[in-house]
Amino acid sequence: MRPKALITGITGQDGSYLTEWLLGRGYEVHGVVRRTSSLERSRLSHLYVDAAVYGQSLHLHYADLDDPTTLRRVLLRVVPDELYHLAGQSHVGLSFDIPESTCEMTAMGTLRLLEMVRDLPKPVRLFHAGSSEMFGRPAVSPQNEDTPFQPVSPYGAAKVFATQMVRIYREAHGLYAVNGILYNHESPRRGENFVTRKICRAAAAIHEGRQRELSLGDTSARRDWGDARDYVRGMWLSLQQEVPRDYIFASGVLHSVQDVVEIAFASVGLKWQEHVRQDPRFLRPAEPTNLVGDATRANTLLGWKPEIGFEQLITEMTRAELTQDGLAA
Ligand code: G4F
Repeated sequence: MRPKALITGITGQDGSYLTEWLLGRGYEVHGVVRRTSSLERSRLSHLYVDAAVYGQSLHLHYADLDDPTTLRRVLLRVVPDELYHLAGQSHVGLSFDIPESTCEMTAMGTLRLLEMVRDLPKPVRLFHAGSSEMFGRPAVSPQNEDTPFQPVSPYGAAKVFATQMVRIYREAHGLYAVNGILYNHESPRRGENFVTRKICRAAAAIHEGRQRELSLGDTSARRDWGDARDYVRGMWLSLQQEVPRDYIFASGVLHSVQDVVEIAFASVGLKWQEHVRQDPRFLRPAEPTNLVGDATRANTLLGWKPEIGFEQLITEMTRAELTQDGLAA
């Protein structure tokens, strides 16, 4: 029998790479998709149109985190061995504007899912995508799995609630449940309103004469950026262990937004000084500081380490935006 995985957030960056990773390992993959008026499935379209894959080893089901009946129905129908919970409103800046729906989906949505998993007739291994944003302004750097959370955004606070609930259900109810504490991870499939993709898209568009300038918020902000393809490998590895634990997934290296700008613009032969300007609209009410991860546990217990470096990632992301090369993601 093929192992079965169910993914919430399958249409996102991580969900699409995880789907490819699991299909490549012989899994039957099921995904939860929201029924909305726009069909946002572009990251899965290459699989969706493949008759040997879609309907055979890949299946999509309509359900919603804020509609528990639909989600329970999918869980009971699929009866997965592994459940990857990746769905949620994932834009930190936006969470200041829509805090209630962010918490409803990210915090309460995860609790609802845990309650359903607890009631399932067959045990399922659950992976929950936590975030470095939970550390906010941490007292120590780098952070590990024992570093206290001090979120500074509604998104970070919602993730803390969800992550702590996963820990509680693991300890109190004996669920096999794992939190991955994921630092920023990017790829050509990153959403367009995250800073790396925004910069890489702009650099390529300016190079091709489709755009003139790029407006950014705080370019001195620093993050620990890795490649999403490395991080989904970590998600899968974390569910293959005998004992469920939480894991940090991080590169361990800090870079600034300015570093992203310089690499992206240089990779298409442009002087960033001629095109980049600051726009206060993109500044946030609060910024985390010193978010850099110590992935020693993942390295020691899972054999995980990132394979794709920062410069390679930003260069690939920029090249993928060059329509003239026919490489657009
Ligand atoms: O790319 P960002 O929007 O990512 P952020 O806020 O760090 O959150 C991402 O990573 C978290 C950790 O893994 C995830 F939990 C979360 O879901 C998401 O995936 O912003 C990165 C930095 C920030 O400091 C932001 O203020 O870039 C700064 N920035 C400067 N100008 C900008 C901009 N960010 C955006 N999105 N747009 C700008 O124009």
